[in-house]
Amino acid sequence: MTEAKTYRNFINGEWVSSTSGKLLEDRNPADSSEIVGVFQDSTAEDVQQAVDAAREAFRKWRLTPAPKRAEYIYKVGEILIRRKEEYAREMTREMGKVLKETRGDVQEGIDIAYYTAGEGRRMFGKTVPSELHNKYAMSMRMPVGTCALITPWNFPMAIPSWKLMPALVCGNTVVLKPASDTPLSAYHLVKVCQEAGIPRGVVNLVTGSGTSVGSPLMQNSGVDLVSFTGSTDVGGKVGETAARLFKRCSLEMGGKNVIIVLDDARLDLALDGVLWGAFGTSGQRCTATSRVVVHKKVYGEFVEKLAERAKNLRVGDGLDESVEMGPLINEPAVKKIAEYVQIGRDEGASLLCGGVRLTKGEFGRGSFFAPTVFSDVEPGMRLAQEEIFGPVLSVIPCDSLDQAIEIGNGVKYGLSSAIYTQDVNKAFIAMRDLFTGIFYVNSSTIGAEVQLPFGGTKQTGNGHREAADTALDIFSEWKAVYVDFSGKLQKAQIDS
Ligand code: UN1
Repeated sequence: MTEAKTYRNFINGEWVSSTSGKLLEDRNPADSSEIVGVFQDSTAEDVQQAVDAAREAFRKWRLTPAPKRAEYIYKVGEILIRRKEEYAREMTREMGKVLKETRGDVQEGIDIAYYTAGEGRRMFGKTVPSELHNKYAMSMRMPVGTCALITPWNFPMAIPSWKLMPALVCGNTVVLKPASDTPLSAYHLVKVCQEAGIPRGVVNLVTGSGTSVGSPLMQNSGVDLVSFTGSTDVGGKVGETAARLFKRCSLEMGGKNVIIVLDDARLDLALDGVLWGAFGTSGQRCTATSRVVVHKKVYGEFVEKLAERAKNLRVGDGLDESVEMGPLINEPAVKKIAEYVQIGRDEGASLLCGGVRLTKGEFGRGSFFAPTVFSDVEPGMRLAQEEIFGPVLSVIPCDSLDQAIEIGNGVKYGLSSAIYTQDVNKAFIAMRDLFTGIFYVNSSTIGAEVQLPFGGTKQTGNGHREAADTALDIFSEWKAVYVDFSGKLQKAQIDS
């Protein structure tokens, strides 16, 4: 095997080593003997340099006209299109999901680049009437400053792109801290930004752990905004810190997403959606389907077909085009999923299939887990309440739409939900009453498109949305502007 390449941080337009002199290995979860790359194990000192560079660059970048900023972003999209296959393959090696999905991940980066580039010529403010004579009133967006982007490993190019592009088009500069499991995809994205000619200091990359990089970054006094995607546990701490330090903060966290299957649903279509939602990305999406609530009239048939199809899913190395489900991200993930299987058994749910780590043959080299389905799950069980973030699906029986909606809403998260039915009235009731940020009719809980808001209610988020024009809200501050051309002092609310 050829020796793994060493990658450096990107600070102020230069590729530099960490002041720590230490390195981190990025290993392939399908074959842990393969080192995909070696990355900087960075420190607070590196973070400080990156923040200083971003602050300095902000002085000019904020004054660069937004349509010009957008042209750079458009170029990023164009380069990503050319590199899509290469980056997708590298991403599969780095984090395991199958090629079809890593291509989709890069595609999501391209989509958001094009969408956001368009915003460079929009970013609408409002012009409204003033209550006084000879006076104009309007609102406009202004950049916030330097943004810390802290991103997860499950969408290693898409999620950094969701944050980076809107931040840039609004005139902010950024320091990106990618998950330590997936620095390579972040490196690719930043490299493309450099190639697109984005001025130095506007985009900075610092790799390393949450403790040694993420934490000092979000606490740095030069950082004005923290945008985080990850677990609700960590997000809570990020939110507390940001609140204490008066930083703007957007949090995208866990999910416990539900698909409701009514008795009039097209069962085969529902099965396709459930399998795709539960086992795509090995269930490691915040939008993954982790509960399916099925009407009692079709429960038996549905469960039987589901187990049959889940058992037959092809698990393996995601680089093999015929494989349907790749490995888990790492060893701690395998341990966590195995623990949840035990919890499910102890709670009395019926294990229909899977529930075990795969170890035979090529599986022995990686972090593979069998697609797992539990039936007869009670809505209150931990299995049906906690985010598992792996290929574990709980099937819960229900008697009615009302009950299904109650079960659907009965968790602390509120990201995505779906219903399979042929009855338009029932679909609209579910659309109105499921309290999630994303809702699908006759489609799975995954597969959000970038031109719509992405995010969730309750403990999934803190009220912000990524993607679409809604992404601009966190990355800009509103300025209300009054222009008085009357030549005299006019007093609002007092003069008439
Ligand atoms: C995530 O799981 O963190 O809707 C993001 C989807 C993808 C994005 C998922 N477009 O499943």
